[in-house]
Amino acid sequence: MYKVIGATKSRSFRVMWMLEEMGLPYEHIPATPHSPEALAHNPTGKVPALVDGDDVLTDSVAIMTYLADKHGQLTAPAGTPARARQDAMTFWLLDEFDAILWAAAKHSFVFPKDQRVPQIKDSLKAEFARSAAVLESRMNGPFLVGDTLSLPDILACHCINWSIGAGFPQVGDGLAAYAKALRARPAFRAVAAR
Ligand SMILES: N[C@@H](CCC(=O)N[C@@H](CS)C(=O)NCC(=O)O)C(=O)O
Repeated sequence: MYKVIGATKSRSFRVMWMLEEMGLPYEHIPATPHSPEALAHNPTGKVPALVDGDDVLTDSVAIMTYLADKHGQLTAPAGTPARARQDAMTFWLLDEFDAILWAAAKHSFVFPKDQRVPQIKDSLKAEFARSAAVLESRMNGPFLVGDTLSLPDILACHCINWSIGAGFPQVGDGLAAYAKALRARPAFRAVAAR
């Protein structure tokens, strides 16, 4: 059985949501970053990590891609133009959503106090709002890519939820409705209830 290392209040949520969508059982170790359990699975102390037999995999999107490819779900097949389009969306979200939220987190509580520049947060909030508007303008259905849920939807919704928790300005109505519909999915609720 898979084992997910990392508290739900972290990027581990994405991996667990993916496993729930796929109907795959897993054990959950709700480790916080730099805890002994986190360090035992990743020398950087970061979460999430996924244990699959003798293998320990790190980085949420690498883990999600691994699971999607291995089980042939929530992804277009590797080596197809459809997959290139899906990956373009995934990498865009990493650049324009995840990285902005992570920069804000660094300057809020991750960096040592004397290295934080709190003034940067207004600029990051404005940048996130611009990205959210771009994403909303690119949407033309209930999912980001194709006609069904795929990996980038899980990533995008997790980042939108993160932005709410971080006190960022609300995203536009279309994107908010998209995220609300995804949060109503039984797989999302199963993770949130843990
Ligand atoms: N790109 C990595 C980032 C992992 C990461 O930074 N996780 C945070 C928790 S969500 C963490 O462990 N932070 C502690 C640290 O950076 O030292 C991923 O997507 O898994």
